[in-house]
Amino acid sequence: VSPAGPKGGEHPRVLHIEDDPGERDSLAAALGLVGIEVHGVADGAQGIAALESRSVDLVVLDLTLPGVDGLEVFNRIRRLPREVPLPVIFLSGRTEMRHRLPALKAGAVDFCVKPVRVEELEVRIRALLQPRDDAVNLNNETRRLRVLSVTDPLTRLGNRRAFDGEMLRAWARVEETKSPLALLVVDIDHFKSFNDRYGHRTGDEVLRGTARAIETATRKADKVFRYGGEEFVVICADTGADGALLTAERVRNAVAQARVSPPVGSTAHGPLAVTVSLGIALVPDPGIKDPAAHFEAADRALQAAKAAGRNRVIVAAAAPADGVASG
Ligand code: GH3
Ligand code: MG
Ligand code: MG
Ligand code: MG
Repeated sequence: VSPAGPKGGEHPRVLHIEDDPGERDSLAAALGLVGIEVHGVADGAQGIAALESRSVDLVVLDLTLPGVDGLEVFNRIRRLPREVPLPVIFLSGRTEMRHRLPALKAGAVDFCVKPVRVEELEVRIRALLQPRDDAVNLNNETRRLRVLSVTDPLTRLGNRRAFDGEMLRAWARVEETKSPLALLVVDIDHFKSFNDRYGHRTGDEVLRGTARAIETATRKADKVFRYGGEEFVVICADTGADGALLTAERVRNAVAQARVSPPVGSTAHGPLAVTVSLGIALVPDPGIKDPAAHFEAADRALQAAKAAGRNRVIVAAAAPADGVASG
């Protein structure tokens, strides 16, 4: 399969299959002047070889070629595996319908009569490539929107939607491999007071600074999300109680030491001291049956950490092995 997508509108790459060297040279020169890159070959075999080795957006094909004739070359081009069929413009000195029809019937997208005017050929080439450019742009736009839909704009972390998806995948792995999975819920302590005292812009900066500190404190394999408000979650695959506790303590320390700079114009002077409380829940656990229950267990542990005085980590107690859920 040709790896080449269209290069975009600016520099289309055209393969010109034409036995007359004079015509090859003049077309390459003329189209080169308007930014269309032309690679010329003298016969069908070379044309097919060129298509297999280089990226081409469109073929200009002489109908009358020595050896394998233009129509047969066209059929071979059509059989090459590609994501989108390659547009082919036939060129021929023969104007009669009986010469044109077979080419058009075979599925050639255009037909120009020699001697061809370069201006006309350029317009036709660009017109044929336009829809593909649109498709590429649409794909890029779709990709961009897909990323946006799972990204929290304030912290650039994955958002709640991304978290839900990742939890499903992590749970599927647990069920498949029986490897342990830890979930950390991280909540900023007395966050409301940053907003109340210094305004939301400063509050936002606290959220950003906390997000960066959490990211720095976790391993690459750990996945950090903004769950909502001033609450973050960390999914640690292949992590048991010891590893989870170690990670949580590292996060807690990193935030406490981060000293977030207030934004310019904030009434806060000097760096802000931020702390977080963390709840951890681990699976497999006979008392935790799905991702939602997993989150609830970690969130309950978090509430316990808040009640115990904040700036600390609490691990949810596992249910006994007989399957009775813990309270
Ligand atoms: P606790 O230690 O118990 O967690 O107290 P807290 O103040 O952190 O928690 P509480 O739930 O009382 O307040 C959370 C606040 O977070 C309330 C809400 O206005 C604020 N908040 C939520 N999202 C944002 C945001 O995107 N930006 C800012 N600046 N504030 C936010
Ligand atoms: Mg010829
Ligand atoms: Mg809070
Ligand atoms: Mg909260």
